[in-house]
Order: sequence, then structure tokens, then C-alpha cells
Amino acid sequence: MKFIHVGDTHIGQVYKNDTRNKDIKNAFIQLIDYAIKNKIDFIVHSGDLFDIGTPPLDALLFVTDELNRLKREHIPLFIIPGSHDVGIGEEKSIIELFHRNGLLINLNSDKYLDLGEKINLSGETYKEAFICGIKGKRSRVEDEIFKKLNVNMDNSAHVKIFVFHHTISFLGEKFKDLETESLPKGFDYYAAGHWHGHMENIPYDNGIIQYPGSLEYCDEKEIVDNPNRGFYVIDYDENGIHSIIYQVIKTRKKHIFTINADNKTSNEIEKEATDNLTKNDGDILVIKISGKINGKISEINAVKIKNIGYELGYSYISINKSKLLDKDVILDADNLKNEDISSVEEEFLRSKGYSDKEIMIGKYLMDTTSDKTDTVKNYIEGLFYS
Ligand SMILES: [Mn+2]
Repeated sequence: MKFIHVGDTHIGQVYKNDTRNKDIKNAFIQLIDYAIKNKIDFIVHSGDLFDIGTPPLDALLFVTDELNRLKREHIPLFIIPGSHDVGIGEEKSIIELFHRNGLLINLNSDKYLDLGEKINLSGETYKEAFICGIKGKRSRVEDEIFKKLNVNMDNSAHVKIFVFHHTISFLGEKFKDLETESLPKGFDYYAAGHWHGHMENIPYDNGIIQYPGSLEYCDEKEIVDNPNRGFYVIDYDENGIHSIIYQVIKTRKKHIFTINADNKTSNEIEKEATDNLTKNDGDILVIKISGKINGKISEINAVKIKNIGYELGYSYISINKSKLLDKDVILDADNLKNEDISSVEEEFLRSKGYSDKEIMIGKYLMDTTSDKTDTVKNYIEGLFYS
């Protein structure tokens, strides 16, 4: 028997770029195609099916059609709502609407959760696999709910799966919103979501924790940081899990290059950027310009570079100037403990007396390009709303 573990599909508006939004949908279609073609028994989704809690009609119709394809082939999809699947001020998630329409199984629907002194969590046993989970939230500290957790485990199942949507301390203190040790014990497979990189084989108790990452690149950072995108296919029998593969999906070709702007004029930088471009068929392009320009950052004509790029065929172009400095910026190197711009920004904000939360928001906004307005909105909401 086989199941797929996928997460962070973020259907809906992610980019302002239509082609990339189609790519996000196309990735989901590839997932459903694979499941049907390979006669997968069921799919586990670890949250963030949608990009926002109130997805546009177009996204709702798309997901309805794709889930109906699965349903016709009798392949159920088990899911927990992720942090993005819940609207601001809402308790229930859009996931529940799909559950009530019979297109998926929301593992945090009321019948699975008995809230009291303890949180009694039950799940479903399907094809000898026991599946249960806890939804993601918009706040950062979630240990409490996990500490109160009491799982009504089906011990006769061949494989036991726990689904959650949090970054754990294993990934680093800086990123965590949950102590790894807070996860319930006794499962074979911990299907994790929320972390958009993919990371497998994290040992925990007698099982493993796996992050499939986002199914498609959700922003420029993900394009730059990750070589590929995909989902896990897990094979199991009466002896438990016996193989796991990371199934890569088809994504656009990407070209990422860096320009060192030190002592160069805006004209020289523009020329270097455009000299690097080649004719192509819808590729992704990221140009990172860093260093200290001979002039002002604003003198670089990014629109001109982009127009030349689009003429040559690129479908998505980002020109990242977040690590670029004006000529007349005075940095007293002796007084700075840190070297990279991001750390310098943080040090500066800290010296002005801002709180950790304010620094985090400030840094995030500074790192953000105009292509990510929805992501920023969600992120800020996530910080303030719990
Ligand atoms: Mn996500």
C-alpha cells in the first residue's frame, strides 16, 4: 500500500504574476495526476492547502475540480488546516467546507477533537493506516495544546501517522514554534507542514518527522534556496513502512545570478545584468545585486532590465536589491559586530530600542519585494493574530 505526503500547496493568489500562479495550480495537477496514475491509496496533506483563509472563487473552483478527480478514483485526502487556511478572526477553516461537502477529510473536524481538561484526539483508520493530527495556528507558541494531547491510538494499524503544521526546535531555535519533544509519541510517520524547505528523516521516538516543503516555490527566497519541489511517496505493509521516495515535480527552469555592484555605475550594472540574459521559453530569472554602488540605488532602471528580460521570454523576473548600498551610506565598520546587511539592520533596530517582534516585522518588510504583498499581509496578520 502507498500513500502520498504533501503540504503547503498554497492554492490561490501567491504571486502578482499570472504565470507563476498557474504554475502553483499546475503543481497541484501534477500531484493529483501522479496519485491517480500510480493508484495511490490515500493522500496526507499537512496544511496550507490554500494561500489565504478566504480564497478567491477561482481557487475554490479549481480545488473542487481536482478533489473531485480524486474522489472519482476513490483516493481520500486527509488534511489538517494550516496557518494560511484560517481567515482572520475565524475559528473554522475553509477546509471544513470541503470536509462537509465530502471532498476531503478534515482531521480537526469537531468529531475528532474532544476539548476538555485534556484534549482527546481521535483519527481515522484507512487501509491499515491510522491518521490523526493537529491543525496549525496563526500564533507562535503552540506547546500548550500539544502538552494536553491524549491520542486515542488505533494500535492494530500497520502504520501510525501524525499530521501537524509547525516548525519544530530541531530546525533551529530561531525558526521554531514548537519544541520537538512536545509532539505526541508512538507514531511511525510525522507528516509535517509549515516549513517550506524539504527535510526528511528527522528521528523522533520510534518514528521519523518529514517536511515535504512547499509543492511549488511560493516566493523568490524559495526559488533561490531550493533546487527542486515535490512530495513523498510512502510504501508500507503489515511490517510498517518499507520505503519512502521524494517525488520531484516539474518546475520551470530558473536562472539565478549575482552582480557585485562595488564601484560600478548604474549603467554598468544594467549592462552586466542584460548581458547575462538569453533567449528562453518562460524561464524564471532572479538577479541579486549586492555591494556598494557608485551612485544611488534608485538610479538602476529595473524596469528596463525586466522589459528586456520579458522580451527574451522569461516569465518571472525579480531584481533583488536588498543587499545593495548607496555610495554615500556611511557605515562605521569598526563599530559593527556583524557583516551581512540583514544583521546590520537588526543591530541598528535593536540599538533604537525596538522589541523583537517589531524588529522581526521591520526586517521582513525590508526583505520583501513588491511581488509578495499577500505573503507580507499574511505574515503580519500571523504575528498579531492568535
Ligand atoms: Mn505554508
